[in-house]
Amino acid sequence: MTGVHKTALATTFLIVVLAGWYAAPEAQGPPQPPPGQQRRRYVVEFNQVGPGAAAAVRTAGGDVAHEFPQFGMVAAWLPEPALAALRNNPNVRSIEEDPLRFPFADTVPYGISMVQADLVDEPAPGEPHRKVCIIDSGYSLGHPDLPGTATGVDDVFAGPWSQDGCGHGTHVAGTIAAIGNGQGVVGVLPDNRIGLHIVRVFADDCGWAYASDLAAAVNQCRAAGAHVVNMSLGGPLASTAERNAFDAAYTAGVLSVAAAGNDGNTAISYPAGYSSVISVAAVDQNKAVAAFSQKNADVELAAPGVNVLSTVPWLEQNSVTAGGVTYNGLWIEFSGRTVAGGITGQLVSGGLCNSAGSWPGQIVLCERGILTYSEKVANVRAGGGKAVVVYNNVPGELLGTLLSDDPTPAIGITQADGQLLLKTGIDQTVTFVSYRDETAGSYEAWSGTSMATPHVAGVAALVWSRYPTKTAAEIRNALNASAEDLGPAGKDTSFGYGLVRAKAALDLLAAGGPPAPPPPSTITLSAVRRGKKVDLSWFGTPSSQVLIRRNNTETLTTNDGSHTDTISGKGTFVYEVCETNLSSCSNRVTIVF
Ligand SMILES: [Ca+2]
Ligand SMILES: [Ca+2]
Repeated sequence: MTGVHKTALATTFLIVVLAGWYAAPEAQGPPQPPPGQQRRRYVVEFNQVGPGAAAAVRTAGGDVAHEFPQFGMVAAWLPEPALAALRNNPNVRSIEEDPLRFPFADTVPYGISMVQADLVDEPAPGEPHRKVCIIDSGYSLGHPDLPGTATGVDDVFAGPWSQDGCGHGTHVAGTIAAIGNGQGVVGVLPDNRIGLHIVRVFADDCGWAYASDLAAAVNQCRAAGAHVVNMSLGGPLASTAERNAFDAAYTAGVLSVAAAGNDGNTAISYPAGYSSVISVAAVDQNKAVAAFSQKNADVELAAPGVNVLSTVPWLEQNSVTAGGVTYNGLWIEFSGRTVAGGITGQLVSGGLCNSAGSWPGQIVLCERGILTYSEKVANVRAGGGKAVVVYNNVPGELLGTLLSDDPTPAIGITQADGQLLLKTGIDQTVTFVSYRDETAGSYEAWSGTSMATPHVAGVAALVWSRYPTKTAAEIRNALNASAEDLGPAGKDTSFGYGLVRAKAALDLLAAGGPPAPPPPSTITLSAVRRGKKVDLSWFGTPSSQVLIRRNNTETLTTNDGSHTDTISGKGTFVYEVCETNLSSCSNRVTIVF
């Protein structure tokens, strides 16, 4: 196995939020009626056509907005007494609330604002952009919200670049380049002029690729004239061939960006770990580092990576709607599907669904536990139920799978949603949807350092497109120097230099750019075991203090060139001596007790 490693996709799938491109942006909420029009508006239908209808509404105390005498209908704002009076009027056939309609618009995902992409213009039409290469699982060419001008390279093993079975590469691409077209979302570069080159390395299962696949891929990016390379991927072992390829690309002027990894520990991932590649950590909507984001001295920049809304190749909706409230859930794998609009039926509680009840044509709510999902679904089917909603018995999403195919549609929802449905939805007629269209591109919110990485790659391309004469290293320095410092002051292992910011980087470049970075110190460490102690000595930095790191612990000490560490117990201890801002560290010395 030496020299071979699986490159696991750095993905954490957490939650699926947006089921259609018409969803209103949650942060802003739906537009409100103008002031003075806060009363509810209704459409009143009378038994007879003619002008008497509007007069009757006014008499009742209504404020008429539109008259449709040919239909016997009136649209009007109705205070409560007017509504009650008209409900008792024998000439009124029906009263329906007048539902709101909104202009279709792009949802701006929170991450796009957080990295200041919405504060910065792309170069004017006719001025070239930097080109971004995405090494991933392919690209949903034809998605209505992604550039149709992308180019790419097929992979004989993984598949065509213009298809994406697992959606990972398409999600990444949307964060970089989703179009400002009045629908769906926008990416960091929404003008539909950014050049994308897609190199496919993952098959439809989003499984793994070899490090040498990435070495070949970055060379394909270079051949296509790419300036920025996005790699939302990584693995724990370094590779000489891979390092050489990325170092050579950086020397040739290509800026590579990779995910720090989703294991939540301090291990370094590769290719993020090479000095020629920017390593990206994930933060959430509140700029807190994500629990899954790997934390180490190699982390260079942070970007939004929790619940990132972006493009996916398919449309998937799993929900139950009761009393006007929609509870989104997850498909229970190998269960049946509904038609696009879903099915309706009376919601009943089946308890644990540990035996078949009498549920003819009903939609059965089952609590998770004791039986397998397969047994619960089979019990509902045997009882005549037409769909199953399983709610979790612990907090969090319910991600279930059946042991074999069952034609009965089944979805899983959270414990909180299940308990709410038990209280408020039982015996109501509800709408149940478990629908998937493989070819209708839509939008989902995903989490992972995979989702943070394209924010940095996109900002790099945006800033660089405005300053195309800068080198890759100058752009990298500008991004680092203009990042919003988060967490402990200065560079740290959770956020690196901090949150990437497009406008701050451009402002810095407009002001002449960041000062040249100080030459890296070259600290040389030696360490010798002496009984239960380790004598450390080092040289090579003029700083007043240094940070001594032993595995995951850090000790701040005066830079007097020596330190004695006392060890209790056995183990393997890796030492290094770093600048206090972690800008550089010594060689590592391993002592085994
Ligand atoms: Ca859009
Ligand atoms: Ca910091």
